[in-house]
Amino acid sequence: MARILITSAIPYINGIKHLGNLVGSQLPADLYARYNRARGNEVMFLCATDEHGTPAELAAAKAGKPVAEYCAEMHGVQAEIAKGFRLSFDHFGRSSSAANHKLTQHFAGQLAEAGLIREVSEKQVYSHADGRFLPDRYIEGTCPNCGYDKARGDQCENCTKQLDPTDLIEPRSAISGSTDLEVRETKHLYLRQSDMRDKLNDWIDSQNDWPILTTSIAKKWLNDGDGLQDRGITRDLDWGIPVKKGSDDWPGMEGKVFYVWFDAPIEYIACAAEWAEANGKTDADWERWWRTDKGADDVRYVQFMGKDNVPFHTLSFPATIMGSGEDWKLVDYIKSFNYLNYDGGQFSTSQGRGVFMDQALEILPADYWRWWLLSHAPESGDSEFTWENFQQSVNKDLADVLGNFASRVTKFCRSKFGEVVPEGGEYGEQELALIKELQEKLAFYQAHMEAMEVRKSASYLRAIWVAGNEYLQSAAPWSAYKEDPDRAAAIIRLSLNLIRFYAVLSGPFIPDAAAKMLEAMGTDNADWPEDVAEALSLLPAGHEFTVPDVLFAKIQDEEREGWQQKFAGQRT
Ligand code: B3M
Ligand code: ZN
Repeated sequence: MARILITSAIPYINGIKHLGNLVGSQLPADLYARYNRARGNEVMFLCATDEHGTPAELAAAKAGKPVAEYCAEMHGVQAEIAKGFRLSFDHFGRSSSAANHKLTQHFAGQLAEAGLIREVSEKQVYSHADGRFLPDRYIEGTCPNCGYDKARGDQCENCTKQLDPTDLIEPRSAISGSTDLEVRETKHLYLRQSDMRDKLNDWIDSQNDWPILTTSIAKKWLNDGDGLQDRGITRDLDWGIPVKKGSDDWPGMEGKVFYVWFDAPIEYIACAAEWAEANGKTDADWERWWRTDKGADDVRYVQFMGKDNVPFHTLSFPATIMGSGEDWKLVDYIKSFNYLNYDGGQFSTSQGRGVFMDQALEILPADYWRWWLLSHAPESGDSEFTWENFQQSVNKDLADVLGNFASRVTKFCRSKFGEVVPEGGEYGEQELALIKELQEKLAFYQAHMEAMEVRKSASYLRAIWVAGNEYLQSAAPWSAYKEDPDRAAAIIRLSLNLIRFYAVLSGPFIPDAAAKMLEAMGTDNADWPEDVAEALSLLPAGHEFTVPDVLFAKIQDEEREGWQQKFAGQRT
């Protein structure tokens, strides 16, 4: 039994995420977590809300609430929606937790001791119109690297370059649009990432199995010459983790907090501590996932994220971990994603464009979305959501192929043999051919799931469903029944077993339908099939089942058109 630690990029607290965010981290992470659990591996799947920084402060101000209260509320909202999508986190934590305060301050202390932090007196942008220092991402301007005119002060969304606000050409306040900005002197802490360049480079070079998307972004910033600059890790803000050196005060840093991108990845670790606390476990219980000197040396750690988060996970966070000089677990594999576009444009949180997670669940159950999103995951390039494509996939894959199979088989059996697995007849040539085909496809399905090739996994799962349908079509129990009821019984016995088999294999993609199929088959045996022949003989003659409700309803043209209209404008 392997031990797998899985983290998804932690979503910002300020609002509900859209489907593009979902498919770029949480959903594929959930797929991988469910798959590994189904294979009998020990899994720790962690996610949290990312609660610090100016976006949280501004969103709270807009909602007219104290920021702590706003974050607590929004955490609850996001947790509820995550449940709705069946995201099976072992814990959904908060970066504002006491555990993260402690760990973040601890890491800063360790880094300072290792000589990896320097104090810098720097000039920071103050906005007269807004009456405050402007944090990086609230300064907009033109990217010096690619010329994009809506680059933010922390990063250019267009070319992914990490920026400092003073790099921007023609800067303006993103809050008020004001260009009445003044640069003032203030003191900050910098992490000497540049000192660790060679170490990071060697480490990334040794990861020869990482996706090209991940390593190419990492290498780009390492080798660009100016790619690995030291990063400021503190900010002049009220809301955040107070700057301390371990549990000691940090002279000169009073009133400052750590930068949100410094404490957010540390929450991956703190989240495990929160999990332990919430479940009456000990420190040793979570440390065995995170400390290589305390049992985590045999853990495989996989991270999931959108491509814009890659630099922070391949460079900044590893620099924190390595620089600490302690035995923390480094990531083993980083699965990153391109962007999902929406109907000819981009999903956009700031512009309210696209379908947001809460809205999606108001229209259709989680499985419909999970299937479409995962089977169209933006892996090798950006992909696009269109309502036509969504309708087509749901109707074809889920309703016609999978749902229809379950319905035809169970209804036919009920009418001819009753609601029990029929006896009589034996598996013949056709069945053996199907078993052989399924055994092969199963091996590919597993290999792609293990490699986190999400689209390919979906297409093998679909092929496995299709194989059963084709078998049923050609074995035609409804004709066989007239001449040779025993033959029909054998076909149906195998087909009922196939429903259970499908339930188990499909669980990571469409957990609700999988549970319904198992329930209808009157079994809670969800053992992963090793030997297909064996798996298809598991439900014996005489075993009782029930006909399931419609697993997937087809999306009608009028519904699709209605949604198309409804989501054409902006979310308010
Ligand atoms: N909250 C950005 C995002 O949601 C950021 C990820 C943090 S991962 C440690 O895309
Ligand atoms: Zn750029």
